[in-house]
Amino acid sequence: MTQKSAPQRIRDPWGERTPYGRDGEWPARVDEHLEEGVSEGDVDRWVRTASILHSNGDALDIAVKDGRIVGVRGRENDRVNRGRLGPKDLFGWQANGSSDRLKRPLVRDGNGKLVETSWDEAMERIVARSKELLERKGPLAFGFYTTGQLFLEEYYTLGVIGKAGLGTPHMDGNTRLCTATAGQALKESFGSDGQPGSYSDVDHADAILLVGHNMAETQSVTWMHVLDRLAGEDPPKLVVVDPRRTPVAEAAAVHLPVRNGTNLALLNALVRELIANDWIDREYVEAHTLGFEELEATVRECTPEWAEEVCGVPAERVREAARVIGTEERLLSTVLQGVYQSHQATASACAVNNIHLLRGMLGRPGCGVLQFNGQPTAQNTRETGANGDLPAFRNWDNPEHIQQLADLWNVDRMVIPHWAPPTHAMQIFRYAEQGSIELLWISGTNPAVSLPDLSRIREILRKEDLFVVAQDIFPTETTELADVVLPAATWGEKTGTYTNTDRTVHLSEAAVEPPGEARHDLDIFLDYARRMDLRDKDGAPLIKWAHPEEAFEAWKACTRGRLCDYTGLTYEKLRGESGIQWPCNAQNPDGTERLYRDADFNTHTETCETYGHDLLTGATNSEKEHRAMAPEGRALLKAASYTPPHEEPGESYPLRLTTGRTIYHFHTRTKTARAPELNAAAPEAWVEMNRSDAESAGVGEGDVVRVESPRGWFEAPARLTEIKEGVVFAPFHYGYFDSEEARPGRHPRAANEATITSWDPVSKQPLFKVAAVKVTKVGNGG
Ligand SMILES: Nc1nc2c(c(=O)[nH]1)N[C@H]1C(S)=C(S)[C@@H](COP(=O)(O)OP(=O)(O)OC[C@H]3O[C@@H](n4cnc5c(=O)[nH]c(N)nc54)[C@H](O)[C@@H]3O)O[C@H]1N2
Ligand SMILES: Nc1nc2c(c(=O)[nH]1)N[C@H]1C(S)=C(S)[C@@H](COP(=O)(O)OP(=O)(O)OC[C@H]3O[C@@H](n4cnc5c(=O)[nH]c(N)nc54)[C@H](O)[C@@H]3O)O[C@H]1N2
Ligand SMILES: [Mo]
Repeated sequence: MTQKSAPQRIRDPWGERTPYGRDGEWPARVDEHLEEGVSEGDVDRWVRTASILHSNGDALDIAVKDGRIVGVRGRENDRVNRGRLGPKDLFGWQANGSSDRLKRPLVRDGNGKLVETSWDEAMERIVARSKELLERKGPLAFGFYTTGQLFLEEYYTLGVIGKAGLGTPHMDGNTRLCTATAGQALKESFGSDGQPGSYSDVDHADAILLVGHNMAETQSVTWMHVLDRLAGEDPPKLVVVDPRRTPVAEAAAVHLPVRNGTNLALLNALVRELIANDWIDREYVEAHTLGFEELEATVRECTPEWAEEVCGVPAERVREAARVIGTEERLLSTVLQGVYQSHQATASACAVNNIHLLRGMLGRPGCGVLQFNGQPTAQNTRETGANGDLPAFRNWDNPEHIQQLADLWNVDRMVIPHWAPPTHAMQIFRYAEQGSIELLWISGTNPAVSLPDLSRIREILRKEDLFVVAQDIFPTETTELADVVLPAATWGEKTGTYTNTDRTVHLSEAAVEPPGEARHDLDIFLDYARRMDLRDKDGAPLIKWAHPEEAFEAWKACTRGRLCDYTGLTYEKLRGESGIQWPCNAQNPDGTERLYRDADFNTHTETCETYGHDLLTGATNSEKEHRAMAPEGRALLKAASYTPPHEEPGESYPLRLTTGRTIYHFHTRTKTARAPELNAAAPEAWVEMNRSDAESAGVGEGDVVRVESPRGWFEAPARLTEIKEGVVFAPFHYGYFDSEEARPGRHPRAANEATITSWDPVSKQPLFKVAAVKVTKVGNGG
């Protein structure tokens, strides 16, 4: 089936059903959208890539005509999407050709105004500042804040520059805001980052548990996969945990509308029910896990009635959910921001891992856990160590791992920062605030909209003594506050690889030239390394590659023998088969569908990525403690008790704010606001409220409301929905750049004006999903 009527996919985002039954093969359906007036026959060539607007990894080809991108088509033979595309994939590429792309570097002139300049001048300003800082303060004056949207080769290069060149521990990605908890939960339970499951588990599952994951809007192609199972024989039962009645919740057999911030209470109650009803695989637990007794003791008192009290979900509904999760033959679970950005994030994500360990449901068809990613290349930020991890899932606390990197890069071990954990993003901003970091290099992220507590972030970025470099493709709220702006080339204009949520690696090739003088992110980092004259210990240039493919080969060497082994992959191979799952090496030349088939987890003290943490406090375990515990390949059932969120509603701020996404926009909308169909589908911010809360506040549908927390406020029209009583939801997509009227102080509409500076004690992921607010009406609906 081919679907070419793309415009209608705004109203009908998931398109036509292609039903299939359990254990069947998901039928192909090729989605395509070409610019008006262009037909397939007009296309000069099709260039291989994958989606860049979410982590699903949908494979697609870019249509090129006269050196321009004129459309996209899903790739039929790819395991991830079998040809399907979501609305952002179909329309988002138009942003590439937008006339307001950054085309020349910008620097501040004598009056503090951003003016165009040459690459030489811009880079020399950065290098002069860098050299002066190295001399005066050393590497701790440098901070790098990158993204989950560049390519693997770029992150690896940046990582080596930071760790082996400058020697700063202050490097993180916006992945800290995104999937730090996913990585952390995998490390805590299984010893290492790396997704156990596979999208093909959707083909086999009898039950699917979605916790804090609005898959229909955020991974729309995997949702099509689920919808096709729901429409076929032997459909799976869905259990959905979300305070809102999302499209996913509407399709659920059991919807659990929890109060935001209470996930762990609910999950502990579910685990209690599994144990109390003996719906667990005792043999598996005995042979392959540690920690059962403590887990059992922790959840013993967590009855469904207790959970009802805490979460606001009827006890009967909790029992019903536990029965589905506990008795269906094959369970697939997915977890996303409703957990990772909420209270007790890592503990809750681990609780979902626990359910699978208790039921012995890992490494078999239909029995996966997907600690979902969000951004298209977030997995690579984590793998390459551009995010506050060490490359290839190495342990910063293991001197042997540091030595391996020192040998690989030919540098002294002491250059590589490892005296403390790598600095997380929230701490990097704190150091910039306090003045110890004086150069902050931001690439591929827009913190002036996406970080919590925005008035504070603006203040930090504006500081006189902080030199801010912003590397982006458009002018943004962040580039406005930078000292140097570097215009980057993007997806479709550069070549590299990236890895999706289920470990599928795709190659994305350059289709067209970048606009103006915009340069590949890789070339910008390489240029910096060259100008800084970074060297190895024999005096040779530290970075020994000049092109993406060479960088990929260097990365492969770094992964040899690690869980994320890429050594069996080449660009050539990725040009053949579409989509290959790591580990891919001599033993698994075609890649690996599922991890832990033999229940041999990566928890050996010598190889594991972390010695673990206390999930309640975040206290770290030492090597000694880990050795004494001797997991030796067994997974860890990690337990924690529920505690109430730090900011609970009270008299002045009686409601709970949570935030999130719509299907039509990507983050701060730099791309999707420039795609006419997507922008028209959701042009303005809104605030979702329960009807009864709205009634008490005298708010009607469409009335403009102010949402205010102790930190700040924003305004938008109200939408009255079936969201849980006492909970308010706002999308975080809407900044100020495209609207003169919407400016901080005049008409703030960014949800992050009100969110809190606070993070999970283990993953350090900020809490975007829990804050106390009040809502007042400020204008009548139009
Ligand atoms: N259309 C679109 N797709 C995207 C993106 C995008 O911007 N737009 N971004 C991509 C990225 S980077 C990411 S990280 C993913 C995010 O994907 P998701 O996590 O699916 O998206 P969110 O809307 O942030 O949050 C999911 C749900 O969590 C619920 N929630 C809020 N608080 C709580 C809570 O305390 N407990 C529970 N159980 N649920 C809660 C919200 O109501 C929301 O429906 O999406 C990716 N895909
Ligand atoms: N309240 C609230 N806040 C949130 C969230 C939430 O749910 N609620 N979610 C959080 C999450 S999960 C995420 S992932 C973040 C996302 O937050 P951001 O990363 O700030 O969001 P984006 O708009 O994706 O910003 C990416 C920037 O990179 C630029 N860019 C795109 N492609 C390229 C490229 O190839 N090279 C370069 N150099 N630049 C490029 C874009 O123009 C854009 O300015 O927001 C977080 N903030
Ligand atoms: Mo994200």
